[in-house]
Amino acid sequence: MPVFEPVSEREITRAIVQEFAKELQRHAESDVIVVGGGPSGLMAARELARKNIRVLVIERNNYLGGGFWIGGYLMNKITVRAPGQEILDELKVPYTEFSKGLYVADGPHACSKLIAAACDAGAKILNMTFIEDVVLRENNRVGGVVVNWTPISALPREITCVDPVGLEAKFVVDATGHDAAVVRLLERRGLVKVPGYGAMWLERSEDAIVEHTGEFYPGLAVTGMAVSTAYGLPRMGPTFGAMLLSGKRVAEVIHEKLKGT
Ligand code: 48H
Repeated sequence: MPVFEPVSEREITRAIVQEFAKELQRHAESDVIVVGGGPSGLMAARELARKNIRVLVIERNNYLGGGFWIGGYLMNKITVRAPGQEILDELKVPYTEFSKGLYVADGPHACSKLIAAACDAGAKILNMTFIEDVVLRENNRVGGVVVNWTPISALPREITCVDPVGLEAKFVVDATGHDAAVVRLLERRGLVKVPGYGAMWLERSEDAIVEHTGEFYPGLAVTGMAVSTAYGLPRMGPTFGAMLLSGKRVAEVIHEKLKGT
């Protein structure tokens, strides 16, 4: 039988507070803040962290992974079209070829591998946290995000007069999926016009998403389904190759831009 160290309750509390505070202090200023911990955001965070870029993922849910746990219609098989399987190879996710150029993997396995890959690479995660506004600098360039605890947004305003806090970054990535929540905040301030994502057309969608991935507005890049919403591109339905490749691409674009700063 194992014999546990005699550690007290107060020591556990101190460990949590101290380590959380240390991480938040460090990430009050990040190189890149990725908003949304779905497949595109996690992939972007992993690639950025692998390039030694200080990256923080902000996720409104307790859990990470977004829509990547389930393929479609509550069935937990993930599909990717070639060349998306190259990323599955990289993450060591097992898969089978269903038909020419179409690959299938287990959602929970693929999703947990991707989460682990982002964390292993050094990305830090602020979960149960939602974006409520952006920080704007000279010429309205995005310079960070304004966040609050998710439970605050779920309570009536009369009992939750809790101000948010600001987190600064050289770049913010909108990886919030269909909502394009950060892009929508800019729209609310009259800075951009957002068409919203188009109807489903798989063969037109995935290439276009990867192609349009990148800086959408000064200081703000888009990846994943947020690209469709921001540019009015067709949706692709339950297949994830473009999400993974778009995450990889946004990291490359930002890496290049950071070199010039
Ligand atoms: C903090 C937020 C906020 C906020 C949202 O939906 P996701 O999985 O997004 P992608 O783009 O990485 O992947 C899309 C894919 O899952 C999908 O839905 C596809 C391929 N659909 C095709 C189709 O035709 O419909 O993840 C987004 C994440 C989630 O974890 C949200 O909880 C989180 O962002 N999020 N986090 N603050 N305001 N809004």
